[in-house]
Amino acid sequence: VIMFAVAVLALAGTLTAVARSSTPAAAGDVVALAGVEDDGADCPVTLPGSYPSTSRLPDPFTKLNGQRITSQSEWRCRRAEIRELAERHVFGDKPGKPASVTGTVSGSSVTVNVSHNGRSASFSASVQLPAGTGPFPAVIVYGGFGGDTATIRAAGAATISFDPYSVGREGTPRNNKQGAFYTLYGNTSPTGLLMAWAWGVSRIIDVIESSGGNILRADVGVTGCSRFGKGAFAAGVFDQRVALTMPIESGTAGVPIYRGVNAEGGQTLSSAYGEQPWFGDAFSPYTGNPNAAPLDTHSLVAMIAPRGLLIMDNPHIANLGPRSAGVAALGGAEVYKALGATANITYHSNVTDGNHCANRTEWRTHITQTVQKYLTKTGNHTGLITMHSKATGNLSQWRDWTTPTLTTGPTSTTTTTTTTGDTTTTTTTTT
Ligand code: MCU
Repeated sequence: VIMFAVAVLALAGTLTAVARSSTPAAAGDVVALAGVEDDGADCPVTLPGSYPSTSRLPDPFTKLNGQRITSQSEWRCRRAEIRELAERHVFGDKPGKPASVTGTVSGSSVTVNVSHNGRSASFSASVQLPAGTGPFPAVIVYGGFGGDTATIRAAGAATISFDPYSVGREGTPRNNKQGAFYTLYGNTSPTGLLMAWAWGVSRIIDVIESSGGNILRADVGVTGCSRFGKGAFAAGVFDQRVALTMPIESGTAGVPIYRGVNAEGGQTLSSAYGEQPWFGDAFSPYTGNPNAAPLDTHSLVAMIAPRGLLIMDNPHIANLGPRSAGVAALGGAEVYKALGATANITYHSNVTDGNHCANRTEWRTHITQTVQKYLTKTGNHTGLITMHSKATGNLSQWRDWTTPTLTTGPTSTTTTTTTTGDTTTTTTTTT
């Protein structure tokens, strides 16, 4: 069941309730972006009090009520369940757009001013324009390293150098987190740095969207390497306006499945949890017991579907958990497949240079083509999963579910109207 339009009418006095309306992609138009940060915000999600422990990857197609989805249109609200699990148990909450987001976009910088509940903060990021005439799409590049920014610009997109630490600093204890996010939401917020950074990316997109589109347009990608690969991955997972997500060598707390990294010899979950407050505080019970986690990262990959995803990985460093990253990609790719969007996911670890965050020639064509497919919209790319023989993930060892053939398109529509006080809510439901 998918609710695709919610209209709230105030009969008297002021509008007392507002729900986001969203329009599903037309049948077959699976590349279309939701156009909003979270198109499942109206989906009803009730989390159970406990979850079964399992050494396999939880089935992304089975809803919290135990039923499997059967249509593509049901994915939107199933995705909302996964999002809630991910916020509650892994990353911490990502608050919606603050009451006020203002800022400017120029050819050299984006400034962001946010305020909410009487607290204000600002941050900015520098812009590097490509050759040619704008407005340009843009790739938000986390941090000062990783990501082949020259290739991105040569492909026709601007790059925005985002300093994640301005939004969520490293090196702070969990009970005294710092940066613009924590200025607004409190230094004891249980939300981890990866989500705080993702929130920062969303606010940059807000400013680009409202800037009038003369210099940059809101066709946005994200990238970063290593800890910033973890960050770029989370940014794409939690904002459906991100058209292209390009995590590089993200390691634990990024793409690799939680159930696999410890055993593979990657950075352990407890090491990553303790190194920096990247994970949310709520992940603590799972670091030594990932089988108890109600979701795994294949479902985060799936949350990006059907949008463009280019996962770049390094098979030569065991600490990065490359086999577990490959399994996450394969598992998430099953959701891309069920949505008819297999061409939009790429996992590539077939590289020779073993240096962490090296600038690799093997990835250049994929970066160019994905930027041109999803951002400049001038080219094409066909996704592929290609893993180095040193670190080949095997999905069949990790799943006990099959991939359904989902029906396309809605079959029936019902409209219900309820009145509470002075507010009438009309809900159109499509099954
Ligand atoms: C792979 O990302 C991290 C890793 O999780 C950390 O343990 C290590 O200290 O730093 C890596 C990184 O960000 O390298 C640049």
